[in-house]
Amino acid sequence: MVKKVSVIGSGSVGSTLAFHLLSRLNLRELVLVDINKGLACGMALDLEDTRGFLKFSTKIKGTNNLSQIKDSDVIVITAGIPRKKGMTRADLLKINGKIASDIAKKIKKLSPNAIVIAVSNPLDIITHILTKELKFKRGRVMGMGSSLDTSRLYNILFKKSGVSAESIDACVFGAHSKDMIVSPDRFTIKGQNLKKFIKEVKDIVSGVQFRGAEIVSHLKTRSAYFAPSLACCCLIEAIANDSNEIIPVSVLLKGEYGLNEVCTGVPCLINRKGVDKIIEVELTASEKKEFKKIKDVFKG
Ligand code: LAC
Repeated sequence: MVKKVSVIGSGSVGSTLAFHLLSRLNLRELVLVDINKGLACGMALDLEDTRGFLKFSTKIKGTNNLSQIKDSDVIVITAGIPRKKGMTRADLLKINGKIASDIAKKIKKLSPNAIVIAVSNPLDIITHILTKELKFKRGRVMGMGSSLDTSRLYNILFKKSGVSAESIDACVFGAHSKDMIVSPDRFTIKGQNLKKFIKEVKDIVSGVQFRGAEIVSHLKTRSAYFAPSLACCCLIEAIANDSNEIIPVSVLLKGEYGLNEVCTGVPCLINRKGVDKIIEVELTASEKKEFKKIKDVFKG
């Protein structure tokens, strides 16, 4: 059962995630941690004030003290600097990798049974750092990336076809970066190939691949947060409700999809265990090629 959730990092993604959680789940305790104590405390107070509208009974704490994450059932790591204009996700690795590894050491001591969700970028590498540092059963560490990319894809498909997201079946795999794998051949609308509804598919692929950067180019000093935080909340909901939903997340692969010891986005069965099962879908020849390239990201 998910009773206590800790969100590390109280920036836009962390605080918006906290709001989604209060709106959608009945938690016993929600802890917001940030190196900036005022930010975590202020956000926690503001969030508490939604109680009269949302009627939750959740105890909310804002703190700069990581020891408050003790005995969490789910821990989300959004801490780190966000990608700024002109920065690649890889540029972030130096700073955010060190932050993630320090946090992992604390989690290991304080919440050895938690399910850990990485949100900080570069997502797949941060998920890998956490997986290796924590040494938890692999399904208890995952990265939120491909489900966000998939929602972005649904948005583009809706806008192009005019058909509601409800009737669309599509999925993005691979890295949470511009190298993500977007294959229009496998998208369907009510079981029919997408190409029956949309003639020009080329810009669908680049539209999804560069959506994060497109948003950063407008916001300039910050990156997307409404969709990323909701994607993360949906993952926590699937865990809390033991829903057996198939959601693409970044997870350590051990031979699946022909890859070993790398984390990347693949469809997974999500329930109270975290990633209970990695779903291996049959890949096309071009997808196989794309998957092969993933291990290069983890070299050096
Ligand atoms: C994005 C960042 C949050 O894709 O990774 O917008």
